[in-house]
Amino acid sequence: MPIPKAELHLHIEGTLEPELAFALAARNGIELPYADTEELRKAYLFDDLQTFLNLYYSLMAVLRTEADFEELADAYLARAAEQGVRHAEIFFDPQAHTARGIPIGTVVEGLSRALDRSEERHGISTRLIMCFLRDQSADSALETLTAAEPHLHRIIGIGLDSAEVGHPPAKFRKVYEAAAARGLRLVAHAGEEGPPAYITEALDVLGVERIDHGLRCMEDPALVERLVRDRVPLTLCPLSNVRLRAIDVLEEHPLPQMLDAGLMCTVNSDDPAYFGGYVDDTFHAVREALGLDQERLRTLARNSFEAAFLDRDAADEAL
Ligand code: ES4
Ligand code: ZN
Repeated sequence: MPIPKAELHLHIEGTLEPELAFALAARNGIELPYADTEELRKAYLFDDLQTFLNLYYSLMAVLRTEADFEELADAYLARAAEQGVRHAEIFFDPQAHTARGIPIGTVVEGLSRALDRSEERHGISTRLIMCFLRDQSADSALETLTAAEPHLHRIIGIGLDSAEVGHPPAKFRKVYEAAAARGLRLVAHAGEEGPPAYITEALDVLGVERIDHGLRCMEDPALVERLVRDRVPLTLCPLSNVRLRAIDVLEEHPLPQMLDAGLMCTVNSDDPAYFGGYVDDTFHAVREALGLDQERLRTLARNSFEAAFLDRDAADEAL
């Protein structure tokens, strides 16, 4: 039995498996520029964030209706249940859809159809986190928050993703202030490809409660000390780091040193259809490659519930 865990860093669009991409393309009368799923799998041989993102955004063309988003989320939740996931905080990228003429309501309501049935069908409680694309303008992020207004009862928080370098957190100060004023929880990707200073900025300028990735904090001992002291959760994605070449091989992932340093680490799958594994696959991979013992795997699982946007009683119950 896989260890019970919460998944806190998961882009729902990154769970689009080639088989579902082709099925949705057929249903929506869309021609994909790949002969079959085999050929599409071969396109998954990127080795940096931008090349991955280009494919990730282009494949989203197959997602058009509420039913498409529902099917995507339900397929993820079914797989997550097999991987021991009991609670999932799921990112989505509204701007990647509204830019293609898909209203934000279609995305949120479609995903919510699957999320609303998740406890009963899959035994997984869920939350939805809306991410802004940091390589788009700050005004576009503000417009997206406004467009999301009728759906905010379905959204627990906001995040920041996409191409990191050159798009520091401070660019989004206004939209984070506006989201905080609406009672939304705050997270941001930082220190994936970007420098440790982006992590500090996400904490100081945006006021985030968790850092997504945060891998590069290890380059700044004073920052590590702060993250340890304040128990700031880091949602690490080791398979993503290898596939996007943040590190060369999994055996060199700093997760053991990060745990030794006392950092509040969690392990997550990021974009599992693209990065070669769902979250329990990731637990297995780090156990094998890094020699983590059962005690450390339990710590990672416990951290995932502690770092979740669950109240204390729900987190204790899940454990
Ligand atoms: C992402 Cl791995 C990663 N980094 C930044 N943005 C993303 N969106 C989807 N996956
Ligand atoms: Zn991510």
